[in-house]
Amino acid sequence: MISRIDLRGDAFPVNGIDRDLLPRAELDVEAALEKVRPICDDVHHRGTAALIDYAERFDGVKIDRVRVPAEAITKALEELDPAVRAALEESIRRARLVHREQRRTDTTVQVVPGGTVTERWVPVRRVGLYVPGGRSVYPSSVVMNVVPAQEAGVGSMAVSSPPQKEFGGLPHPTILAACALLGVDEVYAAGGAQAVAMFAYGTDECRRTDMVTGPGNIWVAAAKRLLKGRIGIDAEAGPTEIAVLADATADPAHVAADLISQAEHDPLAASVLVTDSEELADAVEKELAVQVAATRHVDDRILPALGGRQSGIVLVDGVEQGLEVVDAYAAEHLEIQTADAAAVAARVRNAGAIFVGPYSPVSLGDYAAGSNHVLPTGGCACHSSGLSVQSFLRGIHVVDYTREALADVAGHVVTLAEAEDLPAHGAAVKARFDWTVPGT
Ligand code: HSO
Ligand code: ZN
Repeated sequence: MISRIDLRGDAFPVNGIDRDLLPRAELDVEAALEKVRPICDDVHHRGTAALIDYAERFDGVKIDRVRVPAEAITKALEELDPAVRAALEESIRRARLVHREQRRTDTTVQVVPGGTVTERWVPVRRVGLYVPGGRSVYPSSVVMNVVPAQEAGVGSMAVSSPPQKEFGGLPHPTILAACALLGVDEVYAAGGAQAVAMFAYGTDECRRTDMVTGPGNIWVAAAKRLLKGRIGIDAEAGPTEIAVLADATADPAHVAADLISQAEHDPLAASVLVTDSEELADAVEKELAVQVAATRHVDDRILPALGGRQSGIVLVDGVEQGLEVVDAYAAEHLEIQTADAAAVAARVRNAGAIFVGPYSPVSLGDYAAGSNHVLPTGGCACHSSGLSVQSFLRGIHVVDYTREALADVAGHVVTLAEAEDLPAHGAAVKARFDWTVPGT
């Protein structure tokens, strides 16, 4: 069901691990660009009319407006299962606790007497939050997008999620209810590339936004790549991934359950076990067979995901090498299930989020740890972080120098301007001192 890569002994590359040796899905976003370009152009030019056409073509439902009426949002909350409501409320409460601490305070540095640079943290004014609604519907993703934006102080926020045929062309009611719980009243029924275009260009119903965030399929990723610059993006999310670094102390039933939990997202999802214990690898394989037989989404997602080239069991000589492998892989989610897990986790450099020890499964982080589940995929964790308050803030340098403070450094500015053959730069300083540069 799952392949093995044996990197033990001589097979372990002396010069360190090359990412290409490790399992990973290939996602051709470039090829998708040509398909999404006409869709985005169409939304640009025809606005709501184009979105209504795409709802019919891609979501199979006729709608006459894209903006979700306020009554539909209120009704969804009234009809929400009380247990789901309680779980969402707890998820929101925990996420707020963590994200509130990410807020930044402005700092002012006095560089010289009379010369200061302040870093002022300013939230993005208006953001669009995309919540997928194709194969699965994730109200938890509403929480993970909205909470950091709100804690950052974003003033205006719109959510978009695909129209569902089953619900008369509205987004899934649990998505609407989650919006209501979070106090978001601007919601649109648009999915895929067309939703990203709606946020980037604006329509008669939806004012354009400065930024779009949130996970999505390949069409969403392609539209983000295409429109980036016109609109800010968080990341181009790819298929979800888990890597588990485990030794002989790990419980194979836990490891198998966690690998399956990621595989149930998508046939392209990746589940990777890195271990120095062949016994554990064997036991996990046995557990996989037992547990897969007892769950849903087996043939359409779990089996293709576990059997795909993006998943595998990587055998290493020890935890040291295991750390090299997981750093090279840079997983979206990394579990450490070894003896002294906290110490091992502290040595990891590349991961979207790290889950330490036997009682911190990824599913906890997906819903209710307080951490964010919008995380870098496809190896991007070696240079990027997950969604946070910081994603919605810009640090603006505010430069404030007096005449004396400028005079103090004017000679150096003129010298560097000359060195770069930009005399007008120097002149902009000289003009302030009757063209006699102080200090020269
Ligand atoms: N594991 C997904 C998030 C999610 N899981 C939503 C369940 N619902 C990507 O981090
Ligand atoms: Zn998940």
